[in-house]
Parts: sequence; C-alpha cells; structure tokens
Amino acid sequence: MRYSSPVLQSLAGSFQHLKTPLIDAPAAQRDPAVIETVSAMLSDIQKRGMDAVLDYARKLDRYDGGDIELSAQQIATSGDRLPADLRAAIELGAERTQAFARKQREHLADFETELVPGLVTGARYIPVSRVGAYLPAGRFPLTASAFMTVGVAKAAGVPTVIACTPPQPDGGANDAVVYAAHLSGVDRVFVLGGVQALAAMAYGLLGDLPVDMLVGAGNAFVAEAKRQLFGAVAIDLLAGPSEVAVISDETADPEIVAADLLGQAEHGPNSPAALVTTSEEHGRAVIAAVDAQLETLATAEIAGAAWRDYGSVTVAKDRETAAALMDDLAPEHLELITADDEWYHDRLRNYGSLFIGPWSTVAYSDKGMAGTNHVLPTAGGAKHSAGLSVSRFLKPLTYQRIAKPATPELANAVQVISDSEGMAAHSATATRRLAAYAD
Ligand code: HSO
Ligand code: ZN
Repeated sequence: MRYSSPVLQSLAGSFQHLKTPLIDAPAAQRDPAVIETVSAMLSDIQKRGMDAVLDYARKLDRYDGGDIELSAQQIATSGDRLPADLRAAIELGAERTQAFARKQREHLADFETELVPGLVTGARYIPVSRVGAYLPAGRFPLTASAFMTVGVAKAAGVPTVIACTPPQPDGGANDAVVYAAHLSGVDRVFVLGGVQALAAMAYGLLGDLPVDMLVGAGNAFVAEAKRQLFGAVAIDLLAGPSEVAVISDETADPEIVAADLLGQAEHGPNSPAALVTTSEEHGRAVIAAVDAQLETLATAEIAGAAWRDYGSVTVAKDRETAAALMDDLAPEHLELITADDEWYHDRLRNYGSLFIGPWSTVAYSDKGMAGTNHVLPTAGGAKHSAGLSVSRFLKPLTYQRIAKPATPELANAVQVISDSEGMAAHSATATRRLAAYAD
C-alpha cells in the first residue's frame, strides 16, 4: 500500500503527512531465492510424486510417518476438544459467511436472451469441480480461513473441496481450523503444509484427481507456489502483508481509530496501516493514542514495528482530496469513520472491503462474523481486482442456439471478415450453411 507519485503531484499542496512510513511498502515483489526454491520443489514433486511430498514434510514439517489424511471421525470430532465459547464462535462465523455467500450466489443468475430472431444466447454459472484450500496455521492459525475458502466454494456449488493444513508442533492439525473446515463442508482434510501441500493438491497426489483451483493464504513460499502453479490451476489471488486504511474526521474517537490501525498492524512487521483525515487535530490525537495503546498491547513488538516502519498519517484539505488519496492507495481494508460516510461510500472506487461507520471494524470480517470474505487484494491489487467470493468459483459459461432464420445475416458477415483475414476454413463454415439455407 503506497501512494503513486503522479497522484501525489496532482494533489500537491492539498495534503500534508503527519507521519510518513519509514519504509516504502514494496509493490508485491518476489524474492529470487524463494522463486528458485519453490520451482526446484515443484519439479521434484512432479517427478517423484508422493515420495517427494513426504520427504519435504519430513524435512520442513517434522513429519514422522503415518497417514497424513484425517479420518472422517477425526474431522467430525474436532470441535469436541475446543472450549464451548470458541466452538460457538466458530459455528456463528461459518454460518454467517455461508449466509452471505448463498445470498450473493442468488444474484448471479443464469440468463438467456434472443438477440435477433433465431439467435438465442445465454450464460450459465457452473462451479469448478474440485477446489484445494490451504488453511494456514503458522504464527496465527487464522481459524476463519476455512469459512472464506471452503465455505464459500461450497456455497458456490463446488462438488469437491479438499483442504491441507500444516502440522502443529505435536504433529496433528489445529482443532479450531479443522472444526471451521468441517462446518464449512470440507470433503477431505490433510495435515500437510507449505509448497508440498499445494503441489500435492494441484498434481492430484492425494488419492484424488488434481484440483482445478487453489485458494487460501500462506507465507511467501505458499504464495510463490500458487503463482508458479497458476495456469495448470486457477488461483484466488496472491496476498501480500495484510493492510488497513482509515478515513476519519473530528467526529471519530481517536482511540477507536488507533485500535483499528493496530488491529491489522499486528499481522506482521511489514503490515501497512494508513490514516487519512481531514482534521489535523484528530490526526495528532490518533498518533498519540497509537503510542499509548502500544504500551500495553501483547503483540506490540510486531504491531509497533509495523506502525513505525509502514504506518502513515496524512491530513487532506477536504474530503475529495482524502478520497483521491485513498483511491490511489487501494487498500485491502478501508474503514470510514466520518460525518460523510455515505458520500465516501458513493465516491470511492478502490478497496478490498469497506467498513462503514464507527461500529464497523475489520476484525469482524476477518473472523467471519460480518459474513464478507477476508481473502482480499493487497498491494494496490484492489485497483484491478476484487476479493474472493462465490463468483470466483463459478464459470459464466456461454452458449448459443442459432436457428435457420438468423443464418443469412450471420453467415454473410462471417464470410466477409474471414475472407478479409485469409481464413478460408472459417469462411467455408458459413458458405456451406448459406448453401444449405438456399436449398
Ligand atoms: N486480515 C486478514 C484475515 C484475518 N485476520 C483473519 C485475522 N484473522 C486478511 O484479510
Ligand atoms: Zn486481520
């Protein structure tokens, strides 16, 4: 998340930074060492199959033999080992996320239209057949990931969704993650992490056909594996460090704004957090509140580093400038806490997901409670793409049913164009129909 200089130049004089990031957030750049490691692993796995997968699991994930697939019984009872309040929260998130996804699915309606007499065209939304979801369980297990990937794929109608999740120090899966996947409708779960997990799903090494699509976030190696496997399979998107941005004014509580900035900065020391405000006094109050909250925050080491290196506070002269700056940043998450929230809602064009008003906060969506997806574009990707949703799992397949009366117009035009291009065989498909039409 960074400003592009032409936009800054065009707005020169209409804003000032109260706090600039010490480090410029890199635009999704790739580490050559990661690229090379992943590519070597993928070709080894392609050659040696499951032997290679298990070798990497042994080397990188302390795998020590045994079945990597959880039994149906292990999946179904994963919730029994969780505290009741956590189980209930997971149940709420799974249901809420699927409710939103089912509603969105209803709005993707098949249609058929007769463009001219005899030319009937249409589109049908058909789900992909097999999806592989990567459910991260590293520094933070991200319990809600399964809602966003497995649950949304199932709401889209994907018949088979398998999942891989990395082993915990005891060698087993994270129970909360597995329970979330179970409630989301997962078909099979494997305790397998990293590049080897993605390769095993994409190459069909898990006693199943290869998946058609890989989804879910992970570390830099997981992201690179998805990038290299893309083409053979579809992917959701390539997520970088989580980002948060806020537009707030003097009507906002600086403590709430500060808490929400730190709420995502906690993801990692390179997570950008940006405030754009129309009130200098408010901006200064937020900076003070962030510093004060960092004194007692349990994850202050990470969040504080992120705020120090990638945090920014900018005062815009008016709401139009604030909106223009924010559209240029195109943040993954954007909160509006102003007297003009609906004006901004109407005006803004680039964000992964928008949180409107002081009672809306990113963590509600992160954990599945808002129903919306938390797999969202980062690093400016919101300029060209949206986050994961049922539509990503659905292929709008087109068809045409053409009857004889439409033939002369279509065939003549196709002949003319094909002949002008020198594509004789294309032209002939029309010529033969014209001849048949005349009979
Ligand atoms: N903010 C992350 C998702 C998440 N955060 C889950 C916490 N839990 C990407 O949108
Ligand atoms: Zn988050």
